[in-house]
Amino acid sequence: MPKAELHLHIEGTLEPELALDLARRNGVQLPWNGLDELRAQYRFENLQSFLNLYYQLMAVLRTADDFRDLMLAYLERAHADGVRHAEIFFDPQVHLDNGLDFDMVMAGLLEGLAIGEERYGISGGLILSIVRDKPVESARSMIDLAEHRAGDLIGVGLDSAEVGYPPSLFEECFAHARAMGLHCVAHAGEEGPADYVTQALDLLHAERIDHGIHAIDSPEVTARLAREGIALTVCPLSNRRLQVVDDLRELPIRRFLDQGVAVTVNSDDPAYFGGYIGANYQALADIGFGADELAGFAENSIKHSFAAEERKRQLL
Ligand code: ES4
Ligand code: ZN
Repeated sequence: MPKAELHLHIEGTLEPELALDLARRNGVQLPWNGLDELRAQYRFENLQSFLNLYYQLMAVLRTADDFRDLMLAYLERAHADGVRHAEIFFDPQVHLDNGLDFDMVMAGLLEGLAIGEERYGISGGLILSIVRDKPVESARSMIDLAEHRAGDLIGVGLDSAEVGYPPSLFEECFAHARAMGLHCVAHAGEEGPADYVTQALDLLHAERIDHGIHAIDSPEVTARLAREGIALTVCPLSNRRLQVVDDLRELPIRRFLDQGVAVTVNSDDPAYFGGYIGANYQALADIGFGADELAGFAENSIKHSFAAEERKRQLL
């Protein structure tokens, strides 16, 4: 089944083995001794407890080669799962705070993407993601830095700790990114309320909503998503591991479908949540979604991607 991955954080594909290899290669000290001790950290109560580990491990990424290798390892797995197009988040503010150069990070990721396109035929690109629990000024200066690379980016996104960091904080940043010609998406309604989904649409002009699970709490917001053709990039294994739901059967996917909301299936941070995109589709098959429904999610992923129309026709 040809599919697109629309919600994937490249730093969330950093497998613990690779993290330890890179720590050694780069002389970065981590607080854990060996793989078993590191692996014991992968139990999460909520989004924040995951983010703590995710940001800590990002410190091992130091060189353009690291970013290239990370990208290639992801694309190899994505190819095995039938991904033909991938729109990939990265968190420049964290790398800048770690002392890295913006263009160096971009160069490594783009080299990986170019090799992946040649090797696996996967199209796609990068989405600059704003880390919403850092100061707004940090987001502003990151976007300024990105301006001269707008042609090498497909969009801007909004991620990290959601509650207490509403989309409204980033209205200006998104306006600037839009003026740079970037597509706009935002994480909303993962742990935050349906009103954050409304803010993402009204103030950030988001073209897709990442997660969006809590939109279901508002009939008005759900109806609006359907009416305006705004797709949700749902990440089932992420939602379970971060305890957004206790059981995958509690995900409101079927209710979204019944109300005409376009759902896509994605992996978010597969190295942390127990599986890549194929495992996320499989998890939905395991709770009773049929082959035709899964094919519908895959079709939605291509339709709601930012690929050129000609590429979409090729993939559909
Ligand atoms: C994230 Cl699962 C999730 N939610 C919000 N921000 C993120 N960044 C990386 N993974
Ligand atoms: Zn995410």
